[in-house]
Amino acid sequence: MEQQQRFDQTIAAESSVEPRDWMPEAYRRTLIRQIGQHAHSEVVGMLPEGNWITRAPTLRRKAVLLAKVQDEAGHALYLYSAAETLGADRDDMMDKLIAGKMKYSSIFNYPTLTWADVAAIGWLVDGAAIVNQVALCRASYGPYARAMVRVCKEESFHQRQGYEAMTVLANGTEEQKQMAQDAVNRFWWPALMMFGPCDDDSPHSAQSMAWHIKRFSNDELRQKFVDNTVHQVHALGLTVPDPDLKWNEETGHYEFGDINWDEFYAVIAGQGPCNHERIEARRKAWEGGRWVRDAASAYAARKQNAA
Ligand code: FAQ
Repeated sequence: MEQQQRFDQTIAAESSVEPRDWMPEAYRRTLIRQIGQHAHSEVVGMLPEGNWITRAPTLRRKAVLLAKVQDEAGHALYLYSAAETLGADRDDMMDKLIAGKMKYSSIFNYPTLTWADVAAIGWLVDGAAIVNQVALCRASYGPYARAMVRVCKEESFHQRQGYEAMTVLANGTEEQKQMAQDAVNRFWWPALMMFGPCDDDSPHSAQSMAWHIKRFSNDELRQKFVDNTVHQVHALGLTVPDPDLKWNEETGHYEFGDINWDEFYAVIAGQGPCNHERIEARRKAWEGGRWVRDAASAYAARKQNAA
C-alpha cells in the first residue's frame, strides 16, 4: 500500500500517527509550527505571572502561583519534546523565537498591572487554553494528544485557582471589586483573540481540520469559551465589557460584539504592549543559561567516553 494511502487511512480511522510513521511533509511542518508556537507560549506565558511572584498578597497565594508557573514550564517541556519527535531541533526553535521568526500566543504581550490581572489570567487565559486544549487531546499526532491530556488536568487546577482568587477580590472592598472589574475589562477581549483569526481569515484551519489536528474551528472554540464564561463573570457580580453581548434563546448561544482584529494583527506582528520586553527576557534567559547547557553536555560526553 502507498505510504500516503496508509496515512490517509490512519486519519480516517481516528488512529494516531506516531513518530516513526510516514507522514506528509506538510503535516510534519504544520505540527512543528503549531506545537512549537504552543511550547513558546507556555514559556513566555510564565513572564506575566512571574512578575507577581515576589508581590503575591499572601504566602499561600505565593506558593500557589509558584506551583502554577512551574507547571507552565513543565508544559513547555512536554511540548518541545513532542516537537522533537517530529525532527525539530530545540535550539533552532529557541533561536527562531528570539529572532521573531516563530510566534507565541498574543495574550502574553499584555502587561499584568495589578494582582487582579494574575487572577484574571488564571481564570480567563487558562480557561481559554483549556477549551482549545481539550479539543487537542484528540489531535491525530499521538505525542501531542497525549501531552495535552496531562496539560489539561493541570490547566483545570490553574483555572480554578484563578477563579477562586477572583472571587475573593470580587467579594472584597469596593476598591478590590473595582480591581477585579478592571482586570476583566483588560483581559476579556485579548482572551477571545487567543482562539485565532475568525474562520474566514484562518489560512491553516481547513487543512488542519482535514488532518484531524484541529477538531473544531477557531470560531467554534471561541463561542464555546464565551458560552462557558459569561455566567461566571455574572456569578462574580462583574460585567462583561461588551455592550453587544446578548443571549440568543433560539441558538442557545451568546452573541458578542466585534473583535478588534487590527489590534490582534498588530500584536502578532510584534507591536503589542509587551512584545519587546517578552522577547528580551527570553533572549537574556537563553543566553544566560548557555553555560549550564554547555556544562551539562560536556559532563554527559565525559560520562559517555568513560563508559
Ligand atoms: N497568537 O490559520 P490560523 C496557554 C497565528 S497556551 C499568536 O488560525 P492555526 C497556557 C497562527 O500561528 C496558549 N498567533 O492558525 C498558559 C498563524 O501564524 P503563522 C497557546 C496566532 O495554527 C496559560 C496565523 O495566526 N495555545 O495559554 C494566534 O490553524 C497561562 C493564522 O492563524 C496554543 O498555542 C494567537 N492567539 O490556529 C500558559 C494552542 N492565533 O504560523 C501560561 C495550540 C493565530 O501562519 C499562563 N495552537 N495565530 O505565521 C492552536 O490551537 C492553533 O495554532 C491556534 C491558531 C488556534 C492558536
